[in-house]
Amino acid sequence: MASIAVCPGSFDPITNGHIDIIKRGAKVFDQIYVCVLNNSSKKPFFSVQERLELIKEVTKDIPNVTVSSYEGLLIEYAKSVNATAIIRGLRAVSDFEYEMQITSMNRVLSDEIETFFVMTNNQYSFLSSSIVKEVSKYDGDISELVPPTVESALKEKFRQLKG
Ligand code: COD
Repeated sequence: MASIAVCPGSFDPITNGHIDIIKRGAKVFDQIYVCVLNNSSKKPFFSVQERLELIKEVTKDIPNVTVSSYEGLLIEYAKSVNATAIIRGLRAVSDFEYEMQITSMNRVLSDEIETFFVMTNNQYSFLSSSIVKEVSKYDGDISELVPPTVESALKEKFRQLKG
């Protein structure tokens, strides 16, 4: 039986930190479903469609990755693709409390699906979508933090917003 995992997130936008987690997951599982979901505590910057396009573009060379979005509970999405695992990244102790909370909640919703944590690569331990947006907003250099497609999309978005 194929091993299937979901790599869920807001991906607003996808960064090199996310991509590192996805690639490492793709080495361990037969199939990875990268899924854009809604995090109710975050206000989206890119639309779901824009985020999907960026993720598809930057993961197109990883053969066992499928990209989609879902409006609803992560656990329901995971069941719908027959996943038995969820992969999450951990950057610092500060991530732990939040991750423990959602992992515990997800386990209450289904004890069939296990969450696995991948420690961030040291070079990305400080990296988040929010930091990337902040630096890009003020024209800082983010070329080491996101793929060129994402860098261009951010520049274009801020250009539109500044009118
Ligand atoms: N290095 C390593 N990992 C990283 C890095 C980095 N530099 N940056 C981010 N990550 C990891 C994060 O730790 C996370 O595991 C993943 O990448 C995605 O991160 P984000 O920030 O894009 O995504 P989140 O944390 O906002 O995603 C939250 C969800 C959208 C998955 C969550 O809110 C959700 O499941 N929503 C659907 C409703 C639901 O089912 N809720 C859960 C029940 S409580």
